[in-house]
Amino acid sequence: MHEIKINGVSMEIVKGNIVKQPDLDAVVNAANAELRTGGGVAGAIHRAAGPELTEETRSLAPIQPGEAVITGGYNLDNDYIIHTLGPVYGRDKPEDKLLKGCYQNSLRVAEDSGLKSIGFPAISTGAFGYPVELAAEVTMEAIKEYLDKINQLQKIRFVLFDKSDYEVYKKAAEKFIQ
Ligand code: AR6
Repeated sequence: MHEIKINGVSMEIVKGNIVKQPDLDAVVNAANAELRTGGGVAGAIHRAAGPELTEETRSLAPIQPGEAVITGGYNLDNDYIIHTLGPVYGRDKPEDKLLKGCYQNSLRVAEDSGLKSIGFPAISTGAFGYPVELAAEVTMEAIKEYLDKINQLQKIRFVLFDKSDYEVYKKAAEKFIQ
């Protein structure tokens, strides 16, 4: 685990599974536009939360790239799930603005709901093909731009599935504090 404290917010980079973060108020789903189950993060979250999640998401779909919506966590260990649709790299443009939107809109939704802690996966870097080094930089820029709007959140955790992605995000986070 790697931790950076900035403006009273603890930013954590961990290697792990997004559905195994029981101490967080919310985790973010790298969703599809229909807010249905899928591969990767969306599959893991829907499987862990159970079918009631799809009942709730049905009325909220479809969403656009960069948008974020909140639901209950159901059988997941977290009280809430924030669903955001990342850009498909090479198709949804400009990719960097849309990816920033995912992070900033998720943070806004979390703040509006009075949440204290949130966990993000590496949105768009799996099935949606965003190169991980670029995604990590854009992610840290998005957080940096949003820091002065944060009042409630005390912890922002980045949960990376792979060791190599963990190293990339750790490096981007270190660059971010300079
Ligand atoms: N915990 C943390 N990270 C994970 C997990 C997990 N359980 N599973 C995968 N990752 P992806 P996207 C990593 O494809 O690129 C879905 O099918 C993975 O290694 O989940 O935004 C949806 O239905 C990668 O680094 O999200 C959409 O159609 C990162 O999480 C589409 O894929 C994101 O991979 C969304 O694609």
